[in-house]
Amino acid sequence: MKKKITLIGAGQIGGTLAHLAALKKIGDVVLFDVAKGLATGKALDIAQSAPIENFDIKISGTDNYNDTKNSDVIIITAGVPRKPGMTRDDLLGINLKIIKEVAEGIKKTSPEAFVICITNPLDVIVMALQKYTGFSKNKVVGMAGILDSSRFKYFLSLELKVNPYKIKSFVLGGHGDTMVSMVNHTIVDGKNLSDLIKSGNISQSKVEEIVERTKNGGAEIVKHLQKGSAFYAPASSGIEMAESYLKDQKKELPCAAYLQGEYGVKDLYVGVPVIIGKKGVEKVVQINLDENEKKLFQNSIKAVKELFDAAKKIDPSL
Ligand code: A3D
Repeated sequence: MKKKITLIGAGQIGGTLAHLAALKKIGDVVLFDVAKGLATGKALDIAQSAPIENFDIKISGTDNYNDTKNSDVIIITAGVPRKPGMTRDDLLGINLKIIKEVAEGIKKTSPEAFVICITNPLDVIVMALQKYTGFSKNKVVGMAGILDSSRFKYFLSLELKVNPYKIKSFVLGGHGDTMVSMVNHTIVDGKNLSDLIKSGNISQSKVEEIVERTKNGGAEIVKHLQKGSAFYAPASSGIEMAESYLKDQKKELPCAAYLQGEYGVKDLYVGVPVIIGKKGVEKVVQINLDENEKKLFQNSIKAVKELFDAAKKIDPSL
């Protein structure tokens, strides 16, 4: 039987997720949006490319949670994106309310689903979603680290003139200005980035510049677009997580996962490398951090905690 993938939110990322899911033939797709016409229109448009692209999947649009029943994977992008000058944190109040509504909708209809959250501010929204649904913590996960790492790798590839696919790296911590690019854990076509710095292939200051550009990767795109925020790379990142779950690929991916003591953090969603397979988040991968990385990671944890406290003030039921 084909897998069922529901996309809650049929906006920029939702539509791109649907397109990618169809092209990659990972399952039937239901696009859900409170703006029903948007979901139905995008679904029909993508479906009409089936004879050209050679995919044989069902794709439909709806505003009724009954149509999303028994989904295997749910990817949530429902919310409001950042406008120029707006921080991810400004979005908190608006998107918290939306996510509560989404949680009500999916908890009745797809209690067994693997749920990937993309709505910002990511770490806090995914934590709220888990609390609102009561779903098991290994089945609710946030997308951010894959995107942030991908941006870091892409910027490095431009500088080092290497195929971006040949760079391995990841970004830890919250999805925000405190994210930590793991320079010492970056491998460029088989070589450690730190060795490339020592041998002069790239300067320390250039790497620092790239780390900063990665932190501001989303804002840079918002500034160009003026209307809306990034959606192609965020959608690719969400699909990589869904595929790893559906195909039990057990890929190691940086995602916002619930920590229960790992990295010295308890009861908090934050970006760390995890293994995603058929059981959801199957393992949190612990890597050794040096003193500086530990400090930066702690700083990021503090920012996520503070924002979650702000969320609790808005909704004391959290
Ligand atoms: P957008 O194109 O506005 O799509 C959001 C959609 O959500 C719209 O079509 C709305 O109609 C819909 N929506 C609003 N309320 C509800 C509801 N209650 N139920 C169902 N649908 C609803 O935004 P987008 O696709 O560009 O971005 C979506 C979210 O992803 C935003 O919160 C962004 O900030 C976030 N985002 C996160 C990342 C990360 O790396 C974590 C990257 C890029 C964007």
